[in-house]
Amino acid sequence: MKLYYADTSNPRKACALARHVDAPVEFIEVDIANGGTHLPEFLARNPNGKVPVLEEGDTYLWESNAIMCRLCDVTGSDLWPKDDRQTEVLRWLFWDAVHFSRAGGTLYFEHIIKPWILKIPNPDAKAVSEAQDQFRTLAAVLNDHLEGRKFLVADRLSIADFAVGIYMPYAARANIPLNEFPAIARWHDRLNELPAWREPFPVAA
Ligand SMILES: N[C@@H](CCC(=O)N[C@@H](CS)C(=O)NCC(=O)O)C(=O)O
Repeated sequence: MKLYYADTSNPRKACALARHVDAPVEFIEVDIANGGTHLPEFLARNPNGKVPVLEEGDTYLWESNAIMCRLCDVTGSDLWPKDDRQTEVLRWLFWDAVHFSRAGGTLYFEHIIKPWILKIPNPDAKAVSEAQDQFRTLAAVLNDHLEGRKFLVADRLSIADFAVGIYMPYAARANIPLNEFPAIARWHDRLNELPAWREPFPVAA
């Protein structure tokens, strides 16, 4: 299996999960800053022109959440549970994809991707302010849920934690007001105890 990735947020989920469950993947870095995801050979793997992509023989799976599920299935990990927890995990994956990560993703884009890839030094102040408001509204829901809990679902680590937590490692650089939400901050400290979460990407030899 080959996992195509870049040192960015969505691939980070797949890479962290792959390392955490010790999946037998070969990590292949794609140069997204120089158009690597828009080359014909990459578009043949993912017509959306985005990483991550998981290649198994002549099958290509894209979408980071689906890749996390597949890597759990391949390795027999119950971080993608098959019991009653599964619906709960799905609830958080959908909530994250449609709501929470859009707020975090905008702040990540404005502060990190724009200067790095688009070479635009200054963030759009209106977009930042709106995304921070949106983040605060959604983070209040998450913070309440995490009060008194160790992890999002059934107090056990699952792919929901890897998905919903994905912008937290970038909080300081992306001006994400994480420090206003103590239960989220404690939960993220707990994720940071996992070596694979702290260091998801292969280290260059
Ligand atoms: N919903 C997708 C989003 C993937 C995505 O946006 N990937 C970004 C990096 S974080 C990318 O490849 N961007 C390159 C481009 O758009 O050219 C997922 O979760 O896998």
